[in-house]
Amino acid sequence: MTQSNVPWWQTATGYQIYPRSFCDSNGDGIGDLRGIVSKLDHLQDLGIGFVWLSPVYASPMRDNGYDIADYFEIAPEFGTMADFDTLLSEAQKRDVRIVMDLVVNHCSSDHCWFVKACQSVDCPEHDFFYWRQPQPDGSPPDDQRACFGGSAWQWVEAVGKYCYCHFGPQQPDLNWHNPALRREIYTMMNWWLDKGIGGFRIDVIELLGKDLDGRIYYEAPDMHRFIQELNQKCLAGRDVVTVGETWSATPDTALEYCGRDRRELDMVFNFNHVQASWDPKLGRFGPNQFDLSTHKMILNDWQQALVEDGWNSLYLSNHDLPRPVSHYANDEEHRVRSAKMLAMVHYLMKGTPFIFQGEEIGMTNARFTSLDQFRDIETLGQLTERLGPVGSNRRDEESVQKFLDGANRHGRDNARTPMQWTGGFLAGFSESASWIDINENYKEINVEADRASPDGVFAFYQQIISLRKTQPIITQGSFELIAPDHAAIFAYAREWEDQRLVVLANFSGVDVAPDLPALNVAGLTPLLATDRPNRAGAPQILEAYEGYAWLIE
Ligand code: ISL
Ligand code: CA
Repeated sequence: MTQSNVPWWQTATGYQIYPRSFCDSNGDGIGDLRGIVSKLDHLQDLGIGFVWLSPVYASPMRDNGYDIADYFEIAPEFGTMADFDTLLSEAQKRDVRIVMDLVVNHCSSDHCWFVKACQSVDCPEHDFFYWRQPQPDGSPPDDQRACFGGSAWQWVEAVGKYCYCHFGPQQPDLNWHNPALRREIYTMMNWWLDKGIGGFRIDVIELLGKDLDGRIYYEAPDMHRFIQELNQKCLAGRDVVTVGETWSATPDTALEYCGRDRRELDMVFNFNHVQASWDPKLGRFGPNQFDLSTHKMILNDWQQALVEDGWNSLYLSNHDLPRPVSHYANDEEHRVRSAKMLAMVHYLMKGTPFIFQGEEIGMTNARFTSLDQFRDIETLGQLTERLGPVGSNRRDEESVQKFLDGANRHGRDNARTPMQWTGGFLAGFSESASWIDINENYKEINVEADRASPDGVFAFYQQIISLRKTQPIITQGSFELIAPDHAAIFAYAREWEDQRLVVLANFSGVDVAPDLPALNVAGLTPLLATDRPNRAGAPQILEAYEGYAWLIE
């Protein structure tokens, strides 16, 4: 295959915008659609092909828009539908498509469906949700916990039953087994697609069609049937991209979602490499630091699994995860080099990269010093579960410090601090106090400063994004891990026609002499380097977090 007959989303690079924290146009401290429009040139300069827009629909924002109250309206703090249409057309002018976030596993308890469902058990909307009788002693039907703390079963007095809420108490799950509900969702999706959006990122797709009585929450037997129906009713025949978020997918099951005969999705976001540094007991990031060998093995498994069919999504972070330089490498002395090296290693693999806002300038974790700086429903839920409510005697200095350390390492607010545009007032994000604190390092780390440097992170991302469009070996070549057991080096080769691309990176903070046979080559063409781009020959020593890639033709 040449570059011209592959789908546009295979050579394009995606960019995730978390609207609340991207750019505030009207000085209320909250990023908005007009703010995004004002920064489209930044995205065009970067070279991206599409934006994944985190939810901008009407919402009470208990989970920052992942709790939708009206799928056909824009949240007033983000603007109006006219602003959205402006965003769409201004983006189109710059060859940038807008991919919407589709959150249909659950909605907000403020959605009229849920309001009606609580008012009458006879209305059609009642069955859009999952209701169960209490146990004889009044307790919930089972002991399932909600992601954001407490029981997953919320008592609804007006109905006299429990309602299932997988995430937060005000995010009731939608009953995908109800055909009328599915029809409503398809109508809504088609309405957005008819506007000319570029596709959907689908939130927690693995939870659709869950079997509550069998206690099968993820990838329940009906899930694929529903995704196929969704495809047939909304996607078939349209030139759009879809990517489903699924923490459950593995290399063994990936093709069930994105194999070409399945007619389901184009890609999934998998979290195998993210979960590798999770603590299995906690079910979230634990004290265990990132392990390079595991990381390489997991990414290799995904590359191999989708070598002939299906397609990988490639990402380093998103609005739920820590900042990559802080999590995987070094966010101090070697920050710039780390940012480049991570992008080089991950985005020269086979797949479509998704860059999370701020990553292109190497933004770092938040490092909050006080509990009241946190905003995320998940972090606040964990805080209450572990240290009790405000005023609890469990909130002693030591416990609070331990909580702060953990949240600063793995909490979702790390990625949600405002975009750092300039070193000036409020980092150029807003004209008044932002909804969440700005990272104190904005004077040093900001778009203006980074873009002013030819050696900056932004310039490096531009190179990668451009190479992905011009070098078919990056989008089409085979993948072979080199020295899988090396504790500090991440190296791989790609092959396509007569070309060979080698990527070599040092994931450690000290110099490393890789000493690999693959490096004894002559006649190489340097392709990309975090430092010293003109070095002759394959590097015999890599400095801390250094990366180097070359072509042999
Ligand atoms: O973020 C997580 C771990 O820190 C996950 O448990 C997260 O809740 C999961 O990835 C699902 O994420 C998606 O759905 C959530 C929403 O809060 C996330 O922001 C979204 O990406 C509920 O809609
Ligand atoms: Ca605003």
